[in-house]
Amino acid sequence: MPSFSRNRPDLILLHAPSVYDFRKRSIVYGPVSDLVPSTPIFEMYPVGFSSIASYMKKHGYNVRIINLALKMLLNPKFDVEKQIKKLKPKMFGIDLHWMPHCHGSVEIARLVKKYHPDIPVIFGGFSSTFFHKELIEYPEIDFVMRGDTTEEPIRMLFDIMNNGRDYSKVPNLTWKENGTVHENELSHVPVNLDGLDLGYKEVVRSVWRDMDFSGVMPFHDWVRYPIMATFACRGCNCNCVFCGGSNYCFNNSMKRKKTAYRSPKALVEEAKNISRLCRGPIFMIGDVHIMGREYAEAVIKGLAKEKIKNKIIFEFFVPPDKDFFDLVDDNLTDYSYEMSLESHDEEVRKAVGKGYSNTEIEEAIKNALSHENCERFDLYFLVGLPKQTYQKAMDVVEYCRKLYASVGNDKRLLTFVSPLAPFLDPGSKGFTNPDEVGYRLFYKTLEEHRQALLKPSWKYILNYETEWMTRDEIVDVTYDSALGLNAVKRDIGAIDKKTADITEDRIIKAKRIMEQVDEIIKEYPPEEVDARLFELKHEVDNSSMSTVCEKRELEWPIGLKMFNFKMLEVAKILINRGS
Ligand code: B12
Ligand code: SF4
Repeated sequence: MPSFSRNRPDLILLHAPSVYDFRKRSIVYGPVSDLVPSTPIFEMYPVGFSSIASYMKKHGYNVRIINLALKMLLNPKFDVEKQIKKLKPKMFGIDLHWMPHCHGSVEIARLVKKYHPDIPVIFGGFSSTFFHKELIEYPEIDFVMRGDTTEEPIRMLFDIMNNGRDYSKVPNLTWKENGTVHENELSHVPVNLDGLDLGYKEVVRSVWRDMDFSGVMPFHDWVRYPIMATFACRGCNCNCVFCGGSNYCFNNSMKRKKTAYRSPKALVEEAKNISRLCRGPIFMIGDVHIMGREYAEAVIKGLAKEKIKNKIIFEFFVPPDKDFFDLVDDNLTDYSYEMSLESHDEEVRKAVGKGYSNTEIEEAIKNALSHENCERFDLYFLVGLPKQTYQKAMDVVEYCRKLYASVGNDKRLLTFVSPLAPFLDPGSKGFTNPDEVGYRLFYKTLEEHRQALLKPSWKYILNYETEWMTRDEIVDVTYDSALGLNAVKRDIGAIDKKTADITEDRIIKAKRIMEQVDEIIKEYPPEEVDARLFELKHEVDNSSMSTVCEKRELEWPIGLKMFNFKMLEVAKILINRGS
């Protein structure tokens, strides 16, 4: 029977920093997280944590989320071992969802087992699914839950733990018994997602229950900029060759044959729930327009009907036509768009797996910006793609200058460039069939990636290079194209001069620190490199934050009153006293 113990949670979900002991190391992580809210420690936990917590709660199980990565970042004295030692759930869950966590997640599992040898440890997430065979061999890991949708199998695992312990009955589970590994079929891949939600209400409730705000806070700085997410689908219809969330990868690794969409009703309901908790922007994960007019109309009209005041951010995988932009503008007043083109070069984009033309994109941008209410259109470009030479990667700068000119230098258009880093996603076509698409892999196994994360700079951490660019070139062109794009945005006034000058200065310093790291590696024997690098820790840490652009450039403008006042005050008190 489920336990309802207030003090003994059934499951504690721990989120590890990418590199466990980042506070004691000096590593130039590089601009790997410049375009996401996290720092290079990747302190954001998967939204699936909330979904698991909410689902389990509905079935009578208590789940607590503890963002160890964030606690370590917020408080340099935070003692991870002490925290782990005093926890006593029936099971610990650790995400190895994003591959950059492969070092930290396994180290946290080691600490858990050191203090709680009898409490089982379960891993889950996309990278865990891909590397489940290797993960289960670590003595610290008892279970790996595979798949993109694990709420129900986790519930089944808990029921079975309380009743007979026949683990062979739990779908998606990799487990071991007396040294023998068992791999149950990955058969729980639901197409109907109704009944699953992100359960933010449950997460907020847990703040009061556990008196721990930083434990559930999604990322550093979230209180100032409380962006929330809701998801339209699990899976993706597109096939970008570098992506571990592509149709190809879902098909092979997660056994998902068909993208599962939530009903528009569920999506709107979730946005409504978010708006009751806070007024931060809501990022709609998954392209709602790809599902066709009827679906998009139901979502957008639904949001309007509920009078949701939060800003809504829509992402596109393919450029929508004029009708879509009209539909949004007819119904919503506070919205923004974002789209990743990967490259401005059609040949490169085609090699990535995206077939649309520049004309289609340029049309879409014009249509979007023709509406005054459209607050922004963010456009992303990547470095490290098939068929992308150094020159092609640099040419994005002039492309963007022309693009700005074509929309009358409209400052609502914001362009960003970043590297495909630190890793080409495991399970992507580029990872499983590198030769076919022109990638060369340096690391393949989980353990190789874990060791790579401890290398002195992101150049050595990168798990790939391409037929068209070496790792050195990928690093150089990342900084050089970012410098160029920064100058374009300064020239046309998309960012103010002061911000642009600061960014320029930071990119130049980051380039210099990369050279210094290489000099140290050349000059000193390997056993001395870490100590030499540590002398530069301050500069090294600064060189990986807001390098290719100022992080706040990414933020959609927000109003002052994001939370209800009481909630904000309590949050501040809990954070200040280190909770
Ligand atoms: C939304 C999204 C984001 C959001 C994050 C929202 C969030 N907090 O989760 C943003 C934009 C911030 C983001 C950032 C990044 N992302 Co991202 N992201 C996605 C995307 C588009 C959808 C994922 C999603 O929402 N799923 C739905 C939610 C509800 O489920 P879920 O969180 O996956 O959790 C379920 C399962 O994964 C599993 N699970 C997860 N954790 C655990 C733990 C345990 C113990 C168990 C049992 C189960 C379990 O069960 C959950 C419930 O069913 C996917 C692509 C795709 N098509 O799926 C990429 C994807 C996951 N991201 C990816 C990457 C690489 C990143 C970055 C590392 C990129 C970068 N360098 O900055 C960062 C990391 C951010 C960080 N940690 O700080 C890769 C991961 C490949 C890999 N194997 O490493 C993907 C596959 C594709 C891609 N390239 O974008 N991302
Ligand atoms: S990068 Fe491409 S394949 Fe991956 S989630 Fe985005 S659109 Fe889908």
